Amino acid sequence: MSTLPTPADRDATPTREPAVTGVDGVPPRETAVAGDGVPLRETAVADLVRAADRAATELLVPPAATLGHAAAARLGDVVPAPEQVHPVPGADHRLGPDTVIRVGADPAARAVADQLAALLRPATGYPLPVTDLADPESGGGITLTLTDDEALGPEGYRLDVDRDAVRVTAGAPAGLLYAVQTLRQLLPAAVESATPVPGPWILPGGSIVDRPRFPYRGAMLDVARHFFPVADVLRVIDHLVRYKLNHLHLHLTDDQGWRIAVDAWPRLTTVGGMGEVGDGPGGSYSTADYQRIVRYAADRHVTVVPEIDLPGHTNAALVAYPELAPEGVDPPTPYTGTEVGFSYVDPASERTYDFIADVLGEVAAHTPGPWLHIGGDEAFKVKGEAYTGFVERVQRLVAATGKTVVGWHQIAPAAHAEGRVLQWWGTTPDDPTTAEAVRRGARVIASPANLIYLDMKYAPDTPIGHDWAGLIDVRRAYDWDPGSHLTGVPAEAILGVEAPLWTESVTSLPEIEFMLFPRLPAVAELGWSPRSTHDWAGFRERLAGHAPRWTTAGITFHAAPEVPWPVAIGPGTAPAATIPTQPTGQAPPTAPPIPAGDPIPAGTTTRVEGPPGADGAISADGAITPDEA
Ligand code: TNX
Repeated sequence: MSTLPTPADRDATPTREPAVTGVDGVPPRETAVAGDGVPLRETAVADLVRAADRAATELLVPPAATLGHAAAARLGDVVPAPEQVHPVPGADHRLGPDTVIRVGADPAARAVADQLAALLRPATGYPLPVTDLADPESGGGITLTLTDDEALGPEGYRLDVDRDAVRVTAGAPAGLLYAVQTLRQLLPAAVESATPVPGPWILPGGSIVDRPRFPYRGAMLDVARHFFPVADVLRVIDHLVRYKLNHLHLHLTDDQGWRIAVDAWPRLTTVGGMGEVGDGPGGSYSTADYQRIVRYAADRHVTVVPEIDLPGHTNAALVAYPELAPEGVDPPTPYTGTEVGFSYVDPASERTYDFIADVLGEVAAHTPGPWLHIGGDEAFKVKGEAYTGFVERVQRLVAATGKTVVGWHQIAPAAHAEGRVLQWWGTTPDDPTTAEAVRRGARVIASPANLIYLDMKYAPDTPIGHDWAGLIDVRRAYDWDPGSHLTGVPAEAILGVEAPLWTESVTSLPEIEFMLFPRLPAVAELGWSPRSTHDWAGFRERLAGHAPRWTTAGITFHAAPEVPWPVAIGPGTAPAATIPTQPTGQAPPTAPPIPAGDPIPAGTTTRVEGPPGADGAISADGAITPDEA
């Protein structure tokens, strides 16, 4: 029996941090780090290495390729699917205690090499020193090289695996990082372990040439309806990186709370940051918190897109500064419900634009990425010319900060602004107003609510989430084409795809993960993989293999019934599992365990062991019931 972690536990307990990378960057070179974050002395490392290698060598008889969990993965077993995969039988590469990681002098490339070492050290127990490419002492191993080859683009990479070496090349450091994510998936799931486990650590031989279909691949986290501490946001960034997503949109302000400090308007957070949906305390990010998030993201080639939702969704700001409310409306009071569309800043008042200029100026100053998102949705009380005039003025304020404006597609009728991007969240692809804005020069981020809104329930009995845009199971999230979805909008106008997670009913990190996994990898494949690779049957098989990875990394997920999850997996890895949270509902009766390797039959429930605090019961429809505290 175990209990769910409380938010305070999460902040205090290192085991809830990302198991693999650790939250605050990578450990120093030449220093192995144990699962509890304590650096190991060199002698301890050497002992571990010897023990791990002895165990691996024993396991290598019979040959690894026939050894079940020890066999190399297939080279194409990657999510999102790579552009080109060329397996070479017999060219598998085995990592060992002597493996070195070699990289050139570019600091960003070196940072990726350090990240690779930090990913592999905990589970392998190998020292994996990061050394200079030119170092004649260290042949073989894993090399990371930046090339002038422009064909790979800013995010593409080439990976060549043979018996003697693993070679990664890319035109830019982001490509090296994506190659590292591919490498990670090609190793056994046990590589996600935070403590040393026996290998062997074998990479399948051959080559992969890979680059993304769309430049913008993202997810949104609503930190306004419920507030989430910095550590949770960093962990979400880790999840994005795993699947080669490169944008995190933070919905920072809404009726229930204002979550980002603005020096010129301090009551936005001291007053407007208190509270959230329900009776929780809320919270907000200080400038230092926000900088920590954007830096952590940038170190992983993720761009943060901050959203200040205007002119509606502004009740929290109005509670802090009632003078921004239009005259004649009721005095604003704190709001902890889930209705939308009732609040607005006064579009006719100059003070409103002074306020917005200050806010956007400060947020822009702390944001390294090129985007500022101004919301624009559901401003039901600001209509017609008052609305378009407001948006046009705010678009100019964004331009004055040097950033490019993004808004929900409701801003489409406003005049075009250089580079502007509409985030389309409609449910019917025929949207002439958006198509017209595209003809005037807008680009589009595709976020169709009925296909990839991560706050929608998977199934009628999903314990949290909405259903106003329908139920979204994994297949539905996967089986559509962002390039051709919108009528009258050509593929060239699609900047990419983003899956928003609204959090009216999402209250904790495990619940965030439950809604993200496994739909986030589906969205990632839509954003990254060429259309020619799109194939539900193949995707569900590849996805199924990720359950042991998530379990080992302590990631909560929904065991969607349309995916053939392994129920029991090989020795040395944790069982496929599950969500540690279910805010409501009765525990269904548990059935006897399912034989190893079989999918969960419809209508049954089986025991699962999850990450700490996550043991429970899971049924074929994916409903998961935690053990009682
Ligand atoms: C619509 S989508 C909203 C949000 C809600 C969401 C719930 C959009 C731009 N606005 O305010 O949280 O639905 O699914």
